[in-house]
Amino acid sequence: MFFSSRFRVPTIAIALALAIGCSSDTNSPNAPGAERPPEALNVSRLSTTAPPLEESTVSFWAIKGVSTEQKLYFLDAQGQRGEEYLALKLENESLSLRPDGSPIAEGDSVLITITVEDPALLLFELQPTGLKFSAMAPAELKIHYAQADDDLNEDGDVDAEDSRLETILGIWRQELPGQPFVRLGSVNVEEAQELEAKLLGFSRYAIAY
Ligand SMILES: [Ca+2]
Ligand SMILES: [Ca+2]
Repeated sequence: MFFSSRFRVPTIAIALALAIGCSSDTNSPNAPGAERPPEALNVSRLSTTAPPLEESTVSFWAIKGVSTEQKLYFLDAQGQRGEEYLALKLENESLSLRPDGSPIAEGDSVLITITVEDPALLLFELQPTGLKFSAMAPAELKIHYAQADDDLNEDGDVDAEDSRLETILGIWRQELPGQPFVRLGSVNVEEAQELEAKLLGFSRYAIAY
């Protein structure tokens, strides 16, 4: 059986993990660093009752030496700016290397674009692809999934299995189209239904399991 072999973990490994109080098994398919081909990644979908997006794309000039934060929002019932959907925050010194590998000098600016490619999916394209951030001052990405479909496994009902899947939702990064997605170390603030991760570069990020 595919699943039994995939998920079989030696008893000794479990015992060790428990002994050292380790809650994240690095061999887990949802541990930070795990890779998944795009077709095998379960990208969260917005609920069919989610409000429309205010904008599906936003562009801004980021300047090295100046911190900045840009957001995407839903509309509220009156058609005005409503709930926050995504926030990208850059520290003063986050900008590090251009896509061609050249360093970004103090005062230099870079045009950054955040795009929702498919309004049904929690999948975001952040351009320019290949832009790199400083490991000392990574960019921060926050995505709210309160408007995601609660039927995470798409089996037609919302039950305990979906609640379990919510606990393993994370932010996954795809550096280039067609490449596998890689799970980032992310923090899930379940009460606020938001996920946060530090970014070292662009381009595509999804909420998924
Ligand atoms: Ca379900
Ligand atoms: Ca079910």
